[in-house]
Amino acid sequence: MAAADRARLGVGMVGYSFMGAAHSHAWRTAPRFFDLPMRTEMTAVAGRNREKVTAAAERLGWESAETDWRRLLERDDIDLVDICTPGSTHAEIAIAALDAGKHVLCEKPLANSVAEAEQMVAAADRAARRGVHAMVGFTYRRVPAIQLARQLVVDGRIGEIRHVRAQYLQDWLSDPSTPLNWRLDKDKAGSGALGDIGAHVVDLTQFVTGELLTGVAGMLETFVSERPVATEFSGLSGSGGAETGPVTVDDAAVFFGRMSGGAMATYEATRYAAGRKNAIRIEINGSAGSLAFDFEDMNVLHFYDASESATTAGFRRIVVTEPEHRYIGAWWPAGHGLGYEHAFTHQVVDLVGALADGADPAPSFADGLDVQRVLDAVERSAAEQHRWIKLP
Ligand code: SOE
Repeated sequence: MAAADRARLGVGMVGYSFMGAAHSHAWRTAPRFFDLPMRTEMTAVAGRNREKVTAAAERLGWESAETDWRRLLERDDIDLVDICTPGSTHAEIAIAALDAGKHVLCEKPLANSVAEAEQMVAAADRAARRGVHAMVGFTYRRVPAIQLARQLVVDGRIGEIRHVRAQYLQDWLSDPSTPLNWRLDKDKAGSGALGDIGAHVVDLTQFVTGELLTGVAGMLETFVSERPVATEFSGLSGSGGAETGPVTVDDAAVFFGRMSGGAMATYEATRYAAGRKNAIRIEINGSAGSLAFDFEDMNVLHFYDASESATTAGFRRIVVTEPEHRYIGAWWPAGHGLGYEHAFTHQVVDLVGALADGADPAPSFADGLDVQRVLDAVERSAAEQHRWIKLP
């Protein structure tokens, strides 16, 4: 589309560390590889420390820097606020931004509690009536192999779903000297592995199956309850000194549930799976076949078609890098593969596409609330001797 025919979309981002860098990369890259229907501009980044936010703006490609996120709401050249800060700040920023008429992209999990998430959904509903839209950043939906998995389910290729098996395995905390950081602080993060990575597999399984969890029971564990206070921390690693402090969140979560179509579902989320770096493993078994995915081999989807002759039937390893696969046509020749950052770029592409159409982007804040209710139910179940908790 010709530049002059496209409406401008000024973006203001809050936060600039790991997630902020991933989102910045996406805002920079999306218009270079995809024919976006709006002219996106990286207008401003906000953070509390002037020196650091100015350096981040320079490094990540933002035109200006602000030391208070509220300034993004006052600026006429900003149309969308992208929230990349810890969960404790999501509700306040998102509600204020939507009420100020700015579209919102908010990192996951949507909030730190169901009550906050409900207020965010109410704000998103109010805003939608004025043509202002909100989306939550469950980025892994935008991995091409996950899109193919969803399509195969929609096309009935695995039939009626009976089992959903999901794991999100990392190991960055298995060393007890890894220092405290905001992800281990309940006041900031809301919960630990459960909300940080368990939320992703809850969303992914609900997205791929097109079903919701109707009830769950589970348990949580904190293996290391005291850690060094960080003297420096970046990404998921850092160092600390002799001073220690408490870990106030779960290190690992295990739970099971029932999907709305009747399938049995099991989940595991941990930061202690030594050797597993970012293994999002999902297997779905249906009456007509199965699907299996592992993010550590993210360009591949395994598909078993039960209608094939028993003599040759077997899991087929589909390399999801053909131009026919979702998003791939904009990238490299077949077989050249994508990485972690591409899902963030696809998130921008889908968000901008929806905004240009005046449509509500997915996943919506309501989808984020569905996940939040599952997280809350798992916490309650764990606190109440693994009691079965029904979901609305
Ligand atoms: C840390 O566990 C983390 O950065 C998550 O917060 C992200 O959502 C996930 O994409 C990678 O791991």
